[in-house]
Amino acid sequence: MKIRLEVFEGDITKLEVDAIVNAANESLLGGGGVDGAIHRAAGSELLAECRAIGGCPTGEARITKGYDLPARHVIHTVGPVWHGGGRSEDTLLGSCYRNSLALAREAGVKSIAFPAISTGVYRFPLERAARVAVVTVRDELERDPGGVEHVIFSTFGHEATDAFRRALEESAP
Ligand code: AR6
Repeated sequence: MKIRLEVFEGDITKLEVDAIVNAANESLLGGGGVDGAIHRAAGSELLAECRAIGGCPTGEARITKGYDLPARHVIHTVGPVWHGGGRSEDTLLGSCYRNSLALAREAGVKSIAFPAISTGVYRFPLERAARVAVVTVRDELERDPGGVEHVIFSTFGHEATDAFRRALEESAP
Protein backbone atom coordinates (compact mmCIF):
# COMPACT_ATOMS: atom_id res chain seq x y z
CA MET A 1 0.00 0.00 0.00
CA LYS A 2 1.31 3.43 -0.99
CA ILE A 3 1.64 5.93 1.88
CA ARG A 4 0.63 9.49 1.09
CA LEU A 5 3.07 12.22 2.20
CA GLU A 6 2.06 15.84 1.72
CA VAL A 7 2.57 19.42 2.83
CA PHE A 8 -0.27 21.48 4.28
CA GLU A 9 0.33 25.17 4.95
CA GLY A 10 -1.77 26.24 7.90
CA ASP A 11 -2.72 25.66 11.52
CA ILE A 12 -2.06 22.09 12.65
CA THR A 13 -4.73 22.33 15.36
CA LYS A 14 -7.47 22.41 12.70
CA LEU A 15 -6.51 19.13 11.05
CA GLU A 16 -8.91 16.21 11.26
CA VAL A 17 -6.34 13.47 11.55
CA ASP A 18 -5.89 10.63 14.03
CA ALA A 19 -2.88 12.32 15.65
CA ILE A 20 -1.09 15.64 15.58
CA VAL A 21 2.47 16.00 16.83
CA ASN A 22 3.42 18.78 19.24
CA ALA A 23 6.85 20.45 19.27
CA ALA A 24 7.03 20.58 23.06
CA ASN A 25 9.77 21.24 25.61
CA GLU A 26 11.12 18.80 28.22
CA SER A 27 8.62 19.95 30.87
CA LEU A 28 5.59 19.11 28.66
CA LEU A 29 3.86 21.97 30.45
CA GLY A 30 3.18 24.09 27.38
CA GLY A 31 4.89 27.11 25.87
CA GLY A 32 4.65 29.36 22.84
CA GLY A 33 4.51 28.55 19.12
CA VAL A 34 2.75 25.40 18.04
CA ASP A 35 2.80 24.08 21.63
CA GLY A 36 0.79 27.08 22.85
CA ALA A 37 -1.66 26.75 19.95
CA ILE A 38 -2.23 23.04 20.64
CA HIS A 39 -2.81 23.55 24.38
CA ARG A 40 -5.21 26.46 23.71
CA ALA A 41 -7.22 24.42 21.21
CA ALA A 42 -7.23 21.18 23.25
CA GLY A 43 -8.26 22.78 26.56
CA SER A 44 -6.98 22.46 30.11
CA GLU A 45 -7.43 18.69 30.37
CA LEU A 46 -4.45 18.30 28.05
CA LEU A 47 -2.22 20.18 30.48
CA ALA A 48 -3.45 17.97 33.34
CA GLU A 49 -2.55 14.79 31.43
CA CYS A 50 0.85 16.24 30.47
CA ARG A 51 1.56 17.20 34.08
CA ALA A 52 0.89 13.61 35.16
CA ILE A 53 3.41 12.32 32.60
CA GLY A 54 6.11 14.39 34.28
CA GLY A 55 8.28 15.47 31.33
CA CYS A 56 10.06 14.03 28.31
CA PRO A 57 13.75 14.05 27.34
CA THR A 58 14.88 15.63 24.06
CA GLY A 59 14.43 13.24 21.11
CA GLU A 60 11.74 11.16 22.84
CA ALA A 61 7.93 11.32 22.56
CA ARG A 62 4.83 10.80 24.72
CA ILE A 63 1.19 10.33 23.70
CA THR A 64 -1.97 11.86 25.17
CA LYS A 65 -5.57 12.28 24.15
CA GLY A 66 -6.58 15.20 21.94
CA TYR A 67 -9.48 16.47 24.10
CA ASP A 68 -11.17 19.41 22.29
CA LEU A 69 -9.01 19.04 19.17
CA PRO A 70 -10.38 17.34 16.06
CA ALA A 71 -7.39 14.98 16.37
CA ARG A 72 -7.91 11.95 18.64
CA HIS A 73 -4.32 11.96 19.95
CA VAL A 74 -1.49 14.40 20.54
CA ILE A 75 2.03 13.03 20.32
CA HIS A 76 4.37 15.35 22.22
CA THR A 77 8.00 15.30 21.17
CA VAL A 78 10.90 17.46 22.24
CA GLY A 79 13.14 18.69 19.45
CA PRO A 80 16.76 19.73 19.95
CA VAL A 81 17.77 23.36 20.39
CA TRP A 82 20.08 24.29 17.47
CA HIS A 83 23.65 24.94 18.63
CA GLY A 84 25.38 24.94 15.25
CA GLY A 85 25.06 21.25 14.34
CA GLY A 86 27.82 19.75 16.47
CA ARG A 87 25.64 18.53 19.32
CA SER A 88 23.86 15.67 17.53
CA GLU A 89 21.03 17.96 16.50
CA ASP A 90 20.30 16.01 13.28
CA THR A 91 20.19 12.67 15.11
CA LEU A 92 18.00 14.04 17.88
CA LEU A 93 15.60 15.62 15.40
CA GLY A 94 15.39 12.33 13.49
CA SER A 95 14.63 10.54 16.78
CA CYS A 96 11.67 12.87 17.34
CA TYR A 97 10.09 11.77 14.06
CA ARG A 98 10.99 8.09 14.57
CA ASN A 99 9.72 7.91 18.16
CA SER A 100 6.54 9.79 17.26
CA LEU A 101 5.80 7.31 14.48
CA ALA A 102 6.43 4.38 16.83
CA LEU A 103 3.79 5.72 19.25
CA ALA A 104 1.44 6.39 16.34
CA ARG A 105 1.74 2.80 15.13
CA GLU A 106 1.08 1.44 18.64
CA ALA A 107 -2.06 3.60 18.91
CA GLY A 108 -3.38 2.40 15.53
CA VAL A 109 -3.02 5.82 13.93
CA LYS A 110 -3.67 5.97 10.18
CA SER A 111 -3.26 9.70 9.61
CA ILE A 112 -0.72 11.93 11.37
CA ALA A 113 0.39 15.56 11.04
CA PHE A 114 3.79 16.91 12.06
CA PRO A 115 4.79 20.55 12.55
CA ALA A 116 8.30 21.64 11.53
CA ILE A 117 9.81 20.52 14.84
CA SER A 118 12.64 22.73 16.26
CA THR A 119 12.46 25.33 13.45
CA GLY A 120 10.87 28.11 15.52
CA VAL A 121 12.07 29.06 19.00
CA TYR A 122 14.71 26.27 18.83
CA ARG A 123 16.27 27.85 15.66
CA PHE A 124 17.05 24.65 13.69
CA PRO A 125 17.74 25.75 10.06
CA LEU A 126 14.62 25.16 8.01
CA GLU A 127 16.02 23.45 4.89
CA ARG A 128 18.10 21.09 6.97
CA ALA A 129 15.23 20.31 9.35
CA ALA A 130 12.89 19.61 6.42
CA ARG A 131 15.38 17.15 4.89
CA VAL A 132 15.85 15.32 8.21
CA ALA A 133 12.08 15.19 8.73
CA VAL A 134 11.19 13.87 5.30
CA VAL A 135 14.05 11.37 4.97
CA THR A 136 13.43 10.00 8.47
CA VAL A 137 9.69 9.59 7.92
CA ARG A 138 10.21 7.89 4.56
CA ASP A 139 12.85 5.50 5.97
CA GLU A 140 10.83 4.67 9.05
CA LEU A 141 7.61 3.95 7.15
CA GLU A 142 9.46 1.88 4.60
CA ARG A 143 10.92 -0.17 7.44
CA ASP A 144 7.60 -0.57 9.28
CA PRO A 145 4.48 1.32 8.17
CA GLY A 146 2.21 -0.25 10.79
CA GLY A 147 -1.20 1.14 9.93
CA VAL A 148 0.04 4.60 8.92
CA GLU A 149 -1.40 5.62 5.54
CA HIS A 150 -1.19 9.40 5.45
CA VAL A 151 1.44 11.83 6.76
CA ILE A 152 1.00 15.60 6.63
CA PHE A 153 3.81 18.11 7.18
CA SER A 154 1.98 21.14 8.52
CA THR A 155 3.94 24.33 7.84
CA PHE A 156 3.62 27.99 8.77
CA GLY A 157 4.76 30.46 6.10
CA HIS A 158 5.98 30.16 2.52
CA GLU A 159 9.58 29.52 3.46
CA ALA A 160 8.73 26.41 5.48
CA THR A 161 6.23 25.22 2.89
CA ASP A 162 8.81 25.52 0.09
CA ALA A 163 11.47 23.77 2.18
CA PHE A 164 9.21 20.78 2.85
CA ARG A 165 7.97 20.62 -0.77
CA ARG A 166 11.58 20.57 -1.98
CA ALA A 167 12.59 17.93 0.56
CA LEU A 168 9.68 15.72 -0.55
CA GLU A 169 10.60 16.09 -4.22
CA GLU A 170 14.30 15.46 -3.65
CA SER A 171 13.66 12.32 -1.62
CA ALA A 172 10.91 10.85 -3.80
CA PRO A 173 11.65 7.22 -4.68
N1 AR6 B 1 0.50 25.06 13.19
C1 AR6 B 1 1.56 24.63 12.47
N2 AR6 B 1 2.81 25.10 12.64
C2 AR6 B 1 2.99 26.08 13.57
C3 AR6 B 1 1.94 26.57 14.38
C4 AR6 B 1 0.64 26.03 14.15
N3 AR6 B 1 -0.43 26.43 14.84
N4 AR6 B 1 2.44 27.54 15.20
C5 AR6 B 1 3.76 27.62 14.94
N5 AR6 B 1 4.10 26.76 13.96
P1 AR6 B 1 7.96 26.32 17.59
P2 AR6 B 1 10.29 24.65 18.37
C6 AR6 B 1 5.43 26.47 13.36
O1 AR6 B 1 8.67 27.55 18.04
O2 AR6 B 1 11.20 25.43 17.47
C7 AR6 B 1 7.59 26.23 22.47
O3 AR6 B 1 7.54 27.31 23.35
C8 AR6 B 1 6.51 27.51 13.48
O4 AR6 B 1 6.39 28.50 12.44
O5 AR6 B 1 6.53 26.16 17.92
O6 AR6 B 1 10.36 23.14 18.32
C9 AR6 B 1 7.79 24.91 23.18
O7 AR6 B 1 7.17 24.87 24.43
C10 AR6 B 1 7.77 26.68 13.31
O8 AR6 B 1 8.07 26.46 11.94
O9 AR6 B 1 8.71 24.99 18.14
C11 AR6 B 1 9.28 24.82 23.30
O10 AR6 B 1 9.75 25.54 24.42
C12 AR6 B 1 7.39 25.33 13.92
O11 AR6 B 1 5.96 25.37 14.08
C13 AR6 B 1 9.77 25.49 22.04
O12 AR6 B 1 8.75 26.38 21.65
C14 AR6 B 1 8.03 25.04 15.26
O13 AR6 B 1 8.17 26.23 16.00
C15 AR6 B 1 9.98 24.50 20.92
O14 AR6 B 1 10.55 25.15 19.83
